Amino acid sequence: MTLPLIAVLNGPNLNMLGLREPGIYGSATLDDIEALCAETAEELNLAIDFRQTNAEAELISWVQECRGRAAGIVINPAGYSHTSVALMDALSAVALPTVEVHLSNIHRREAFRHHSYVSRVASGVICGLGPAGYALALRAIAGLIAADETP
Ligand code: CA2
Repeated sequence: MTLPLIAVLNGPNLNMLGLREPGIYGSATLDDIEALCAETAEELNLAIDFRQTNAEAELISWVQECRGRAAGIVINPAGYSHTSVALMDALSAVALPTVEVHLSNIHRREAFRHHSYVSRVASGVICGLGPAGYALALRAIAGLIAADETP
């Protein structure tokens, strides 16, 4: 049986995790987060496609490619959360269960991080829980798929 595929998409600078600014983002690397997602997905009987890009156009293309291929999206859009109407439009167009994740609590940080265009089209948002937020997002997506609900 083919497992439902969840795209786990990561935006700009997340490749720097664990290498700089551990005070804000912790010491885990993106590879550590991928391993956590793989472990969680196995438990939930999901397949994942885990990716990171620094380019807005590539992130948008990956979202578009989810149409007809993925059952859901977990996305940390990083800086594009706060700037990208185009990414919001792409997520709206694919209309899949989508959970937005941020490692840090963006509401405790600078005012420009308090607004996310992506949140407007996400099924749900998790922030401030570090890498565990990705595992929680996968659990939430599994629940949404099982209930066949896309709020
Ligand atoms: O908290 C999050 O997950 C963010 O999405 C991370 C973004 C930031 O722009 C968002 O406001 C919140 C930053 C990506 C990671 O940037 C790094 C920069 C230096 C060292 C390590 C990571």
